[in-house]
Amino acid sequence: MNREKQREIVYMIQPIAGDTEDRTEHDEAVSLIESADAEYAGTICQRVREINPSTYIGGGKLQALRDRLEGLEDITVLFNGELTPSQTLHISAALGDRKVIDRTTLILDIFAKRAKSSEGKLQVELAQLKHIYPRLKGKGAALSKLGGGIGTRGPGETQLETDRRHIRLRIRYLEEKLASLASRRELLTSRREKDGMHTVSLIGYTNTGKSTLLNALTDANVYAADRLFATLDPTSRLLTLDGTPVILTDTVGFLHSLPHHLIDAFRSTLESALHCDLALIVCDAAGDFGRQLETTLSVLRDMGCKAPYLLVMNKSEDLRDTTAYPHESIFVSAKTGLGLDFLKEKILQFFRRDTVSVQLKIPYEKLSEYGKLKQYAIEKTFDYRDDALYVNAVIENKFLLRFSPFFA
Ligand SMILES: Nc1nc2c(ncn2[C@@H]2O[C@H](COP(=O)(O)OP(=O)(O)OP(=O)(O)O)[C@@H](O)[C@H]2O)c(=O)[nH]1
Ligand SMILES: [Mg+2]
Repeated sequence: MNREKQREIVYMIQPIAGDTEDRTEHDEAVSLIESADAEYAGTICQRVREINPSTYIGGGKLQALRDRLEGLEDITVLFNGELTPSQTLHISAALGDRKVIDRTTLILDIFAKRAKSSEGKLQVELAQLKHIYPRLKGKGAALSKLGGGIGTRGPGETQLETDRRHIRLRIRYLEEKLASLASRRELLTSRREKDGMHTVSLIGYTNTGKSTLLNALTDANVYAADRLFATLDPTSRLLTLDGTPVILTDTVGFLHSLPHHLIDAFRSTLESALHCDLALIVCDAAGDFGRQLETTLSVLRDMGCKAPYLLVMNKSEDLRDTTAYPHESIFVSAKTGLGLDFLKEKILQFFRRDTVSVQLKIPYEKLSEYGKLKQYAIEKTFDYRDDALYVNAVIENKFLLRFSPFFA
């Protein structure tokens, strides 16, 4: 029998803080619900002038929602914002003991589904445990009432039933384990730096097409999909631009008002991606690129990333008018290939800005000595003459001195 697993149905409470309603925040939450493989059922909006410390929104509205959901079993209520543990429980009680989740729980659920690498899984588990820990205070019963679905899945699943002491120990274990993985990665990064490898990272809002760009530029075969947080674990591929090797890294995307402790959970992997020579900040030219750019730049600022960047406006295959965009924008389409050659040229120009062209003369008996230096040069032409091998090469200024024995 091939019975399809029933999808979780989610109804949303959208608090509205200011005078104007922010549709984007709401629509993004709908995409988040769909990205968690759940079904969106509807929304109740509530203007919040004063936060009710116990239930965040007023009791009248909760009663209205309770009435609206009357008779509908198994509907999860998403509060599109952050709730304290006791607010979650009070709202749940006011709705007749319905399952209530907040935005962080929903995002963590998507992360749990997406994490593929062992480090990614550990990071998600740590974030889940840290989120769940304060919610466990004497509320074992309330948690077990949650049943299955969003907020109970993922690497941390088996931990949810264990006691607080157990969780504390697990949190400490995960923190130590992740710290050791991070230090190993630092070692790799510094080795790469010594090797003089150029690094470029695709950074930007979720669903802007970073993974599709990585695929288009390098023939990689990474997962790209029309959903939020399709990528969680960073992936690197080699891109060769006119003989210059560049390591291109794709990583997790950002989201407006992503809770800080979620960014913290991925800080170390993000940092290694942000620790690049050049960032490509990818925006969706057909979407709200201003908001995407602002969010991305603010995360980069918070993380102390000072890497120079190129601004890439992806999905611009149907763009007619470019006047509304920042003047330095590079318009591309990962889907049709539009502008990709120009983008490559821009990346190359960036790395070539500190280079010189030289002619090298390598006596044949010194070929193996030269062999150790080759990786720092981009060799253009070879001329095997009687006295020596002559090479025309492009070399970065910082490596130039190493080649002095071979200057022709
Ligand atoms: N029209 C159009 N769609 C694109 C283009 N590039 C990517 N897409 C689509 O946009 C969606 C998201 O693409 P991804 O590459 O997964 O986006 P991402 O930035 O890696 O997203 P996250 O991993 O979630 O942060 C997919 O459905 C792609 O097919 C493009 O140039 N034009
Ligand atoms: Mg991606």
